[in-house]
Amino acid sequence: MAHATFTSEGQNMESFRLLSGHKIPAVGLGTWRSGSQATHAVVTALVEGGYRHIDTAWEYGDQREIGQGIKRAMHAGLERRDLFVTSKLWCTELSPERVRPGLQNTLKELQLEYLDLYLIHWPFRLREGASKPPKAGDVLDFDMEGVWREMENLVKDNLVRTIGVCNFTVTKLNKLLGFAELIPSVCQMEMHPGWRNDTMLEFCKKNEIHVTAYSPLGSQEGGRDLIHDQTVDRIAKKLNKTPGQVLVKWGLQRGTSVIPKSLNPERIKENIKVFDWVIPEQDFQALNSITDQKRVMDGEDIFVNKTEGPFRSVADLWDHED
Ligand code: NDP
Ligand code: 1BO
Repeated sequence: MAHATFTSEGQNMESFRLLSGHKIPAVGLGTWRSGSQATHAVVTALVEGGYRHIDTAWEYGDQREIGQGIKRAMHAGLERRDLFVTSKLWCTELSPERVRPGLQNTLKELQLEYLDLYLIHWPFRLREGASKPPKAGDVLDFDMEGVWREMENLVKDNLVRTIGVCNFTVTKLNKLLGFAELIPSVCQMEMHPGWRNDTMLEFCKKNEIHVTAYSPLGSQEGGRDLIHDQTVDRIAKKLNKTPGQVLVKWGLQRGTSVIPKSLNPERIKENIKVFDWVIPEQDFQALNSITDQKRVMDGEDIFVNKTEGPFRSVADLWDHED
């Protein structure tokens, strides 16, 4: 359920209430592949765009730049308590003894005392220095229960407000729910009209796990060009909105928070102007009917070794659920 929480530049900013009791702003800034331009993007988003949610990860290599952006936004008058900062535990840190040091390194890079949301980035453990694609021995056993206990301890120690996962399947979430003392409040998954992933969305809703939709515009180089999709373009023209806005709004109307990435100041500001209009039902259903459903982020190049395993195919990674 979305709630209007505060106003920025005359527009309502909605948020979703999480199982943890905290609220996640409905639109956040994605920062993957933002590199040295991340600082400027974060300042534009927070100070000019009215964003309050920034999504990053250790693996993106941009946490220092993001920390600088947050600092500048706070000098401009924003308070830490008004911001929602998400980061993710990378696959090389996916063993119980590496969870806390992983978080501490992230906090240090971001120059923050706590995170609002910490996510397991992928449910596969990698050896330090693993190749792409992985060689034999690069993908290691993942002690999900041990790692989750340590994630829970980060909440108990007030280093993290809310914990969650990314790139899970129903099978893996069921396993986690079997031993979790703190239920994951958020599951971050690829979702856009070219990969609706209704199965995961329904499973999460049934279990009151909030979904954040990543790659909402179809992602970047090598992704799916939804911006120029005929249906998206037709609806955008009809509603007098941009294709980017239609794609973000589609995610919100499905009950997910959405984290579009942009380095372009105009597009950053455009992507969050989505709170005072709706996609009519007929157009929403047309977006729900786009064919050729396919993941962009299938994980193949990072985790699949076709001859040595343990994951010999993309279907193995996703527990043969697609
Ligand atoms: P997005 O779907 O957000 O698309 C980003 C691309 O769209 C960029 O090339 C951007 O270019 C362009 N763009 C942005 N706004 C517009 C617009 N209004 N009109 C036209 N083009 C636009 O891709 P991402 O894959 O980056 O996903 C978003 C975020 O989700 C990531 O940055 C990351 O934070 C998170 N993520 C999480 C993953 C996980 O495993 N948990 C996996 C992948 C992503 P430009 O910058 O030039 O505007
Ligand atoms: C490998 C990282 C993908 C973006 O989250």
